[in-house]
Amino acid sequence: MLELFQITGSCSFAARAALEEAGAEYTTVDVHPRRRDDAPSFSAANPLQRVPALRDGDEAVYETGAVLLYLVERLPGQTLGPAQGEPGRGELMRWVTWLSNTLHGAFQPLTNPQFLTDDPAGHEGISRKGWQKLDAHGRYLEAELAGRPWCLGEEFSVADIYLYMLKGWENYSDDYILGGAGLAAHYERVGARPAIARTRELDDLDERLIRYHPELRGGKSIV
Ligand SMILES: N[C@@H](CCC(=O)N[C@@H](CS)C(=O)NCC(=O)O)C(=O)O
Repeated sequence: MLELFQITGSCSFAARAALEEAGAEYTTVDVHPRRRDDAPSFSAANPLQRVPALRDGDEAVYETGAVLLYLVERLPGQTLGPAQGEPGRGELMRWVTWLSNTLHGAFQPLTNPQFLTDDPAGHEGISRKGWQKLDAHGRYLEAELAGRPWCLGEEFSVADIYLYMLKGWENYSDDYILGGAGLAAHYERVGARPAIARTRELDDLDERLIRYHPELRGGKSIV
C-alpha cells in the first residue's frame, strides 16, 4: 500500500491530488509541521523531513517532482501522464523538472526572504526581485499554454496538478497574479476536476488553496 507523508495544505497537496486522480489506494501520515520527529517512520521516508514523501514497500521517494513522476510509472493508464516509451514522455519530464527546479523555488524570495538574508532591511529588495522573476515565469507559461488545455496539449498529466498548486500559491499574496488569462483558465480547468476538488476538501483548502482552518493539519490542532 502506498503511504503518503503529508502536511495538509502544503506541497504534499500535489502528490495527494495525483493519488486521487488515479483512484489509488493509499494511506496518509499527517506530519506535525513543528514536531516532525513525532512520526519516526517519516525520517526513514525522507531524511530531510520534508513533505511530500512517499513509501511504497521498500521504496521511499521524496521531492514533489520525483514523487509525481514516480506515480506516473507506478499507476499506469490512470490519467497521470505518458509512461516511459509513450509519446509526450519527454515533454512531461521537461514540464515537471521545470516546475520543480524553477517555479517551485521562485516563491521562496516572496514567502521567506528571511531565509536569504539575515538583514531585515534586505527583505524588500529580495521580494521585489522575486516578483520580477515570477513575472517572467508567468509570461513563459502564457506562451507555453497558448491554444492548449493542458501542459502536454490534449493529455492531462501530473504537470497540470503541479502547475495548479504553484499558481494557487499566488494567493498567499494579497494582489499578485501569476501569468495572464491562459494560466487563469488552466487553473480553473484543473480546479474543476472532481479529484482535484476532492483533494482540496481532504486538505481543508478553499478554491484559492487557502486553508479554511489554519490552526489545523489533518483535522488536528498544530498548537
Ligand atoms: N524541494 C522539496 C520541498 C519540500 C518542502 O519544503 N516541503 C514543505 C511543505 S511545502 C515542508 O515539508 N515543510 C515542513 C517544514 O519545513 O517544516 C519538494 O519539492 O518536495
